[in-house]
Parts: sequence; structure tokens; C-alpha cells
Amino acid sequence: MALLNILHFPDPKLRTVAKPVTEFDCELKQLVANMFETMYEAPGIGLAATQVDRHIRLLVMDVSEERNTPQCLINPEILESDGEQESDEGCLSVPGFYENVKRAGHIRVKAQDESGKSREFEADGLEAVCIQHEMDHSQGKLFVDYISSLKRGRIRAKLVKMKRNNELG
Ligand code: K1U
Ligand code: ZN
Repeated sequence: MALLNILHFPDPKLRTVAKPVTEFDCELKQLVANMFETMYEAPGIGLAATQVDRHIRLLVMDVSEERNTPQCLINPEILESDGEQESDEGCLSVPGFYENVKRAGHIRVKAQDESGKSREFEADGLEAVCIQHEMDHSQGKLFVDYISSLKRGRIRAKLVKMKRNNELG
């Protein structure tokens, strides 16, 4: 397995709209394994392929406290959503910044697994927040797009400076 390089805001590659996964082969399974390793090491509760410069509709996540419930969602779709929840979100592509974001409180999701098998399930709380956050990445959207342009500009300037000073790892 291998750790993958995570892109940081404002890298324009993070704005790429991901394409559906069509081949469920060994290469895909290797990417999924590497993304889990990268997410656990970071540490994070989720990671989208877009963040590691692979522009396909794939995300991994583990929102369990024990960090023992890995989930891989391929070509995910939100079939239904209702309610509203607000919580602080972070992002491995925007390190060190947390902002309050409003999301649907309850979602019904359809997604494929690494073998291409489709399943449907419901999510709420942190799991629903994480799925919506990671699916935004596949659309080239970041949580900083939900805050004011003034705040986003400040975060951008700080991260550009940190990158220049080699402080982003
Ligand atoms: O960059 C990412 O997409 C991962 C991101 C996911 C996320 C966090 C919070 C709300 C919605 C989505 C993170 O994992 S940031 C790190 C983080 O929140 C965390 C890390 C370790 C333990 C607990 C939380
Ligand atoms: Zn993120």
C-alpha cells in the first residue's frame, strides 16, 4: 500500500468534476486501499478521489469512534434528503480550518462497492454530513464555498503562504 499526496486549496485541480467509475478492476481496488491508508494516516473521517488527484466518483470514509468501520462509496447518488443540520466541518484539503456548514439532516444513498455491487442505505448525523462533504469534492466543490468570500479569501491567503513556506507537508 502507499500514502497518496493530498491536494490543498486553492489548487485548481480540486475544482475538477469527477467522472463515473466504469471499470471495477485491480487498479481500482489498489486505489481504494491506498485511499483508506491515506485517510487513516492523515487522520480524517473521509477522503474523495478528487483530493488525491484522481477524478472519478469514489470516496472512502469511516465515521466510527473505534475507526473500524471503513466504507467505500463508488458512483454515489443521493436519492432523497430531508431535514437540516449544522456542524463544524474540516477538510484535509483545507488543513487547520473549521467552519459551520448547513447540510441535509437525513439522506437516502445509492452507491456501488469496489466490486460494482449496488446498495441503498440511509444516513444521518456525522455520516450524512461526511457523505455530502465528500460528494461535493466529486463535483469540484469545497466546504469553504459555503462561507463568505471574505473568509474564503483569508483562508486562501494563509494556505498559499503556508505552501510557499513549505508548511503544508
Ligand atoms: O477532507 C476531507 O474530505 C476529510 C474531512 C471530512 C469531514 C470532516 C468533518 C465534517 C465533514 C467531513 C476530515 O476528515 S477533516 C478531519 C476530521 O474531521 C477528523 C479527523 C480525525 C478524527 C475526527 C475528525
Ligand atoms: Zn474535504
